[in-house]
This record gives sequence, structure tokens and C-alpha cells, in this order.
Amino acid sequence: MSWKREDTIAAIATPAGIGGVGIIRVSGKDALRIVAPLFRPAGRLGLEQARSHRMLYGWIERDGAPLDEVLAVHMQAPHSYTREEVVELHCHGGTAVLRMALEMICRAGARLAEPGEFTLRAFLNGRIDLTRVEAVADLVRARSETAVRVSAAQLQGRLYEAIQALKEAIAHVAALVDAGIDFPEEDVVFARRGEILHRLATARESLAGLVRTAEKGRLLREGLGVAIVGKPNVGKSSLLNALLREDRAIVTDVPGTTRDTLEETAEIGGLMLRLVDTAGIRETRDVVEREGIQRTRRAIAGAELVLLMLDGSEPLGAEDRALLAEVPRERTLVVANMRDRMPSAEPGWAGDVGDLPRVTVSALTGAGLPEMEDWIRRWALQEERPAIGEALITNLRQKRAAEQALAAVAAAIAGVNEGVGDELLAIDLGRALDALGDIVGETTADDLLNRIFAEFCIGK
Ligand SMILES: Nc1nc2c(ncn2[C@@H]2O[C@H](COP(=O)(O)OP(=O)(O)OP(=O)(O)O)[C@@H](O)[C@H]2O)c(=O)[nH]1
Ligand SMILES: [Mg+2]
Repeated sequence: MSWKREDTIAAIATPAGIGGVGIIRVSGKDALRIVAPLFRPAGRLGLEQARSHRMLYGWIERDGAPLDEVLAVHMQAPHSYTREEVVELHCHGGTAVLRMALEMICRAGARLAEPGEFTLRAFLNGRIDLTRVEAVADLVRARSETAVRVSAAQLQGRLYEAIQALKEAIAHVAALVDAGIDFPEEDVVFARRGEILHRLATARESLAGLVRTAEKGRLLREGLGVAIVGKPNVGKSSLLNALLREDRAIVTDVPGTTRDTLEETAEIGGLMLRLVDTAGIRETRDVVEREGIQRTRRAIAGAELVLLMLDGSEPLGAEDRALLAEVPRERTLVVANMRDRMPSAEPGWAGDVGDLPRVTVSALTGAGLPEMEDWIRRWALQEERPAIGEALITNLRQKRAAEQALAAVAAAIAGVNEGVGDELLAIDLGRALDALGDIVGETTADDLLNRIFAEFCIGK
């Protein structure tokens, strides 16, 4: 990808297809010069005379003939998304209209933007750091309310601020170390050592806390992978439908109804679940069903949480016991179904599942489902409410860099304790600062940037 920053770039910023409004975005030093002559204002002022950020109503024309009725706005640099001159045309959202208008703009000197290029410019021009670039991409892709709120908090700069504070703290220590290199008196050295250790320990604690948020950040963003398994006809597909609050999977009283795994996403109390409904497991000669069972085994292996469904109104059968032996104990919840048919609140086999956690539900009536959802949320997030507004590490790139910074700080602490020289200490601190700089994108290689921006859509 070539990123020529002096070009003026243009793109249709709204999704392809027909919509109420379609927006063409133009950014770069010639944006106003290119678009202004194409726009005929209905009022007195044209784009070049009007105040910045003021919407103007008018027409765009081609060869003297009107092409579309639009709203046009000029956002004067640096007060725009990219910090450059930006002009937007809000057209009627027809495919042909937008394409023709974009063509005119390109003929007048703009070039088509690459995916993510507007955001790249915002980054290169210092308006947002890399954590906020990633938050933009996350926000656009977010599929649950929680994911939206988490991304918005990072877009506001929560993670950026946390990283900056850490960098300041470590830079302060580096300055203390630096000063010591010039003043090697005994008592000063001693006092300084205490202060350095104290400051480093504080930094290590906040860094470790930040690294711990990575798992929560990933969960809130991507959701929890959940496989529903159990013998045929026990109510797995009914549970999927109940969690989705719609009839997605086919439910019948014929065992073996679900032949293939089915994936859907559901949201429970802000947490997204990636649910996999599976074929019931039993011994079978049927080739299709056998293949389904293979997939069920793979679904168990791939899931973060397994819901093992057992019939609460009946004794356990051989299939149930085989499954009980097969599921991963540290990530399985036993779901006793058919609560509406159970004579008592506890299934008769309660003693047989050992210490596996268990809930009792009726996938048919919905009884017990809120408690089950609650259990899943708490298990996944390890606490009552996700701290949505806090600084969260949301991807592997950020996590790796934070871990590197943590390791460097730990090495520095060990170094002070062992009495290593200030020069060595300075190297560890430098490594910590570099790793933190990576997170916000102060020192980022081009290929990494290419990878991050390749995930963006055109016009963003
Ligand atoms: N009474 C009662 N019936 C239920 C309950 N849950 C499911 N059923 C019924 O049990 C039958 C089987 O339900 P499914 O959801 O298709 O079961 P499944 O586990 O997906 O079955 P396979 O896809 O064949 O493996 C249907 O007739 C459901 O209506 C429940 O909690 N109580
Ligand atoms: Mg089914």
C-alpha cells in the first residue's frame, strides 16, 4: 500500500447500496479547491465563503446540468477527522449518483482513498494514537452493546491515558537513574534507591493490572464461545432458541434433529455469546450423524465454555455418562433441562455429576434461564459488572507490548535489588518505555500499520 500524504483523497464513506443518504468524503490540502467549483449553493455563500463546519444546501452539477441535491460542509484544518482540509457531500444515497459525483471529484484532482486511509491520516497527523485507531475499527465492527461501550471508552482515550501515565512514571525513574550516574555519593545513592524501587513497584502493579484487563477486553469485544452438547432430544436446540429469543434452530421431538453444528450470537446482560448448537451425541451407524458427532467433538474442543445438557426428569443414560466423562471439567456447566417435568427442584442424578457446577432450567418455559445467564456472565467476567468505562487492553498486539513493558520493569526492579550499575538499569527502563510507546504507536513499523489499516473499510 502506498500512503502518499500530499495527495487529496476521496471516497464514498457510506455503505455500498441504496440508502437515504450517501456521503462522499474528501480530505487533503486541495479538498476545498476541488469540490467548491462543483457545488452550486442555493444561498448566497459558496463553500469557500461560508464558515467552517457549516452545512450548506445546494446542488452539484455536471456540465452545467444538476446531478444531485446535496448538503455540503467544509471542515477547515486542523478541525477535522484527519486534521486536514475536509469537505463532505451528503448526497441522495443512490449508487450511480455517488459514483458519478466521486468520478467528478477524482477528475478534478483527488485520488481514491485506500481502506482506512482517512483514519491513517488522523494517526499520522497526531490526532489519535494507535489505541484509538484500533478503537475506531472495533467500534465499527462491534456487535453488542458492551462491545460498543468498551470501544467508545478506548476511543475516548482511556487506554492511551493509562499508558501515558505509566510512561511518565517510568521516565521519572529514568531521570533519577540518570542523575545518579553523575552523583555517586553514598547516602544520596541510598535514598535514591529507595525512591526508585518504590516508583518501579507502583508502575509494575499498574502494568500487571493492565495486562490482566486483556482477557476481559477480548471477551467483551469478541464474546464467549459456548458449545451446547448433550444426547439427542434433550433440548439443546430449544435452549439455543431461548437464548436467541427467536426460533432459529429446528426443534422436534425426533431424536437426531440437529445434524450439523449451528452457530449464532446472543447477548446476555451485555456479554456476547457465540453459541454453537450441536448434533446430539450417541452411538450411530448413520454416516451423516457420525459426521455431526465429529463436529460436536470439535465444538467442545473449540469452546471456552461447554453447556452439557442432561434431562433432569430422567435418570442418566449411558450416553449421558459417556459425555460426562468426555467434557472438560474446568469449563463445563451442567444444565439440567426439563425442569417443568421434574417432580422436585433437584434432578435425581444430582449426586452423580460430582463437583461440576449445575443449573436447572426449562428450555421450553424459560424457567431458570435468567439464573443460568447470570452464572455464565459471572463465570466469564469473574465479577458482577464489567468495568466498561475503564482502560482495557483489547487485542493481542497491545497485550504483547504491555507484557514486554512489564518484563522490563520487573528486570529493572531485580537489577536495583541486585545492585547492578545504573547503565544497565537505564537499558531496562528504556526497553519498558519503548514497549509502552509501541502500544500507542509512537514507534510503529510500517508493516504493522499496513496490517492494522488493512482491516478498515474504504471511506473510514
Ligand atoms: N417439557 C419440556 N420439553 C422440552 C424442553 N426442552 C425441549 N423440549 C422438547 O424436547 C424436544 C427436543 O427438543 P430439541 O431442542 O429439538 O432437542 P435437541 O437436543 O436439539 O435434539 P437433537 O437436535 O435431536 O439432538 C422438543 O419436542 C422440545 O419441545 C423442556 O424444558 N421441557
Ligand atoms: Mg437439536
